[in-house]
Amino acid sequence: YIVFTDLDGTLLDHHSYSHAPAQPALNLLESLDVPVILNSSKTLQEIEHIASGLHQSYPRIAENGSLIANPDTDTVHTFGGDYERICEVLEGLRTQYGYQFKGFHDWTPEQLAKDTGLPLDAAIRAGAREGSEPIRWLDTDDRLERFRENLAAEGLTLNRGGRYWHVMWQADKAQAMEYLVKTYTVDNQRPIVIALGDGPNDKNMLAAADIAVIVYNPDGVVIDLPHREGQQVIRTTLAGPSGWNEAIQQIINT
Ligand code: 2M8
Ligand code: MG
Repeated sequence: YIVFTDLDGTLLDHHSYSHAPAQPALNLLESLDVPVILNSSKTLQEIEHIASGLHQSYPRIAENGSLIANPDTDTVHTFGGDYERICEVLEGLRTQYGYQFKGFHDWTPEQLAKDTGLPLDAAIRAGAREGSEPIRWLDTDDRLERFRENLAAEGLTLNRGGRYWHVMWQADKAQAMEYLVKTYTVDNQRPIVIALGDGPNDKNMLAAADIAVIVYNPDGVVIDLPHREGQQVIRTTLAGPSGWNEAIQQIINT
């Protein structure tokens, strides 16, 4: 097996950011040497901080599939283009069409802390973007569709996050997962892929897994996966890390 997991609302509780209820399942996976790959919209700095709390050093996927970092080799693989170019395009569109939005690059660390509700040190990690820019849209809904087309003309995509829209290149959590599964495929033996997620931006990753675990999200929308022959889909009854624990124990012990 190999496990790919979303963080907020999946491995981490939405409110406390704790993974504690998933600890028994994490221990079980560790005893079986099953890699657990964190796959999130967060930055590498944020994920590294979380990974150090989990005492694990597997590769990790950041910014919705835009980057993969491998702590063992100290390398970062990037899908798409760079962050500075994203900000340049955003500035250009703002000047040309007068779009109303605020991006993380518009804010000082203090303003970022205020808007996200994160403590200053965590806000600084969230602001260390390398491949995607979260923006707060302050304009109308129909102008958002025009904005999306303007971005597409520059090779950029717009993806719904929790609170923000994420402007990024052609990357996604599923593509980055597939890239890593290949590196874990030895002698044509592809590991069984377990993916866990709770939100719309996890859908592609869940659809591509052998075992998809849809973690119950009391505040979120219901994720429906198209039926695929041979794929096992598990919906947890518990939310966040408790659901994570429930599903992994069930998979490993059957
Ligand atoms: C951003 O992501 C969240 C979750 O999807 C959102 O869009 O609401 C991310 O950029 C992340 O790096 C950051 O920690 C979070 C802070 O609320 O916002
Ligand atoms: Mg989530």
